Amino acid sequence: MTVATTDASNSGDRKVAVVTGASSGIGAATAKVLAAQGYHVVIGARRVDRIDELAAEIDGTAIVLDVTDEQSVAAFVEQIPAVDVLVNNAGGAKGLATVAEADLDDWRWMWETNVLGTLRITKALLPKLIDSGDGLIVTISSIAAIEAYDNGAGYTTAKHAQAVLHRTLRPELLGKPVRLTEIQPGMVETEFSLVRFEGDAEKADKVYEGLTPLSADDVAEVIGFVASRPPHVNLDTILLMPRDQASARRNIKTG
Ligand code: 8X3
Repeated sequence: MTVATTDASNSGDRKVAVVTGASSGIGAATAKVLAAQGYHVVIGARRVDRIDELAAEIDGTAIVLDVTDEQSVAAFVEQIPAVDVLVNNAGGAKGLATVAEADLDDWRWMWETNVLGTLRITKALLPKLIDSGDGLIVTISSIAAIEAYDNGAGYTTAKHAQAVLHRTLRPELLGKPVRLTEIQPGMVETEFSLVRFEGDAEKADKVYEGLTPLSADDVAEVIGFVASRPPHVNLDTILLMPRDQASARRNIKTG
């Protein structure tokens, strides 16, 4: 189903950027930055009402997208005739539990959204990215893609897997006109923790209390910088954390 304010096939002479999971947080902020750089941004997300509003604001196109659903991805891609930039942002965490107490449904959700979701949309758009003659794939992994932490294995394993999928494309696409950038954010105040704690705002707020986290805009600005490099420059991996954080396990609160 299309809920487009403008049509994806009607981008004029603007380059096209697709951002997944763009209804809030890093995805929404990235859509705004890329639109300000002159891209026609196709924003995909499950929450139709939110993306419709954002599309109108940035003169982009909103198309409903569930990256865990093969048919939804196929219908989404069908409506996009050409694409220059893909930002794989859809994903997230559910729960914080030891391996001993792992919730299989939470793990399934995390692997479906972060790993298979990235695979589905990347695979489907890859021919169009190559055809663009100057494609760019930005995958938002996480500091959890390079570090494991207690109670986080469902998420850290999914982020490691998503990142390895992304990194494998780099040599596989050598010789093709597609750049690949992995963005590894640390603590960013978005709905991330709210989703992880199933809507428990008090718990979510505690994560960022007593330190200054990154904002979604901080991360989006970096993605804007990546997208505005000339075609021969490939920024491979960018790890960004607030000054108050030293690693996934250490910040000014943990000491
Ligand atoms: C989010 C960062 O440290 O909560 O990707 O895993 S962390």
